[in-house]
Amino acid sequence: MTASPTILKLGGSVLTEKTDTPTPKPAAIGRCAREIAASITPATSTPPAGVGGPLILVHGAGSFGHPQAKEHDSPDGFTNFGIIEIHRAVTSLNDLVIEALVENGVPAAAVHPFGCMVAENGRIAEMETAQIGMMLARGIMPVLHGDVVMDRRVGASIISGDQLVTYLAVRFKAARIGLGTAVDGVLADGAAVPLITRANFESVRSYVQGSEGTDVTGGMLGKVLELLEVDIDSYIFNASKENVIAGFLSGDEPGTRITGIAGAAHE
Ligand code: IP8
Repeated sequence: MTASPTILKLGGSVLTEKTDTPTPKPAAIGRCAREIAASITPATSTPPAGVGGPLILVHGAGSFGHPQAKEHDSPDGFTNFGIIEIHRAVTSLNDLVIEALVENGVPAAAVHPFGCMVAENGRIAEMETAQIGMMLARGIMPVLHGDVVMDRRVGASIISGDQLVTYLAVRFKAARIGLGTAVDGVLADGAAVPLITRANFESVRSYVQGSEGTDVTGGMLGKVLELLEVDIDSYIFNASKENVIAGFLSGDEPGTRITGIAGAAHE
């Protein structure tokens, strides 16, 4: 049985420019890949739980999905060509991420949700994940992403990388979750709130912004609500700053820590 994985999500705002057409940030993609590559190099000493073990990488869509999803959204749902355009946009970002990882010596491969998931009203209903377990067991890093997927109720819907992260975290009993964003965490008066639990969520809720601009999947509020659903140690941190990803992967507790139901007891 493979050790509990860490799940790391790189937000679209870290990897892409906030433009109406797909625009990558090649330097940031390369830096993230280097930090990940350096962190998964086998350690000589026995690492603490969740450090140095297998990693499932998920990334957001940024300008490779959100503007396209907004453009094709209509009361009748997405058209077939709308679905294809959204999916092709985000898979082209996925190609760039995988290319950077492979160039840095990481055996990474795509797992596109469109091909292995069914949603129901915008929530994940079914997902084939056996291949992910087998990849982890052999040391191949699965790289997933927010995507458009077929939906039993509404034809097709957008599944955010954040929803995918918590789904996979429960399925694989993840040791830790990290959501790398372009800000220092959940900010209150400019500083990261250190801890959010179910017990204090209402008191910090006013600081937690919902989606804005072309983000179709809920912004910071969406992330916090997803993470509060799972009882797994989770962190929202700034992955645009050098070495924060590397720090998280080596056991640091950057940004805002979020714990779900039982986490309230640790306050
Ligand atoms: O950037 C959104 O995923 P996210 C996926 O993780 C699409 O919210 C295709 C817009």
